[in-house]
Amino acid sequence: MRIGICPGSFDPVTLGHMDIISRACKIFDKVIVAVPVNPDKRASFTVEERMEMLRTVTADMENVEVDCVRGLLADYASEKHAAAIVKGLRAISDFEYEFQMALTNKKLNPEFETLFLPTSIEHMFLSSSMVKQIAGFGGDISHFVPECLLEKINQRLCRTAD
Ligand code: COD
Repeated sequence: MRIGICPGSFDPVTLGHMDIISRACKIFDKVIVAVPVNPDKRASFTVEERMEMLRTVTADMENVEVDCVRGLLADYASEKHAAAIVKGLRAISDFEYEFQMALTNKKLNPEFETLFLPTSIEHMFLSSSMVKQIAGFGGDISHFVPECLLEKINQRLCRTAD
């Protein structure tokens, strides 16, 4: 069985993430969507909340599993016998960071492969931080996040919600 891992903060999950996950599902027999437990990084949603949201939006994707990662991604990938991790690339700026990460991970675990998928053109400028900014000012994020999560995300992020 060929296993692919889609790691990400998913804080919150966007349609850009969903696009990468669903395309990875066509390449691998099983896709693990993995959320890192990183106590140093301040997030708007807890790891459990992000995993719950990911489970909701991938419920009809039969070969997707949602998990969390403690420690290095390279170690997690070998523990799961993954063929590759899958990363989405939006722009040159993503490439520089991701390329560095891919080479470092390869050094840590020579079996580790990183597969880059280019973003779909409609999601080119979409990021979780952009969603947070727009929602924070009460803007419309319905074009950027899965519809079933719209209310939950707005409730948490919209500073004018109450
Ligand atoms: N279109 C396409 N791809 C997208 C889009 C979009 N609109 N938005 C996001 N993505 C991709 C990102 O490029 C990324 O590949 C993935 O989706 C997740 O994105 P985010 O923003 O949720 O997550 P990040 O960028 O904060 O990454 C979190 C990771 C855990 C993936 C990252 O920190 C990582 O790889 N950590 C490894 C830790 C480690 O082991 N370090 C040691 C070796 S370097």
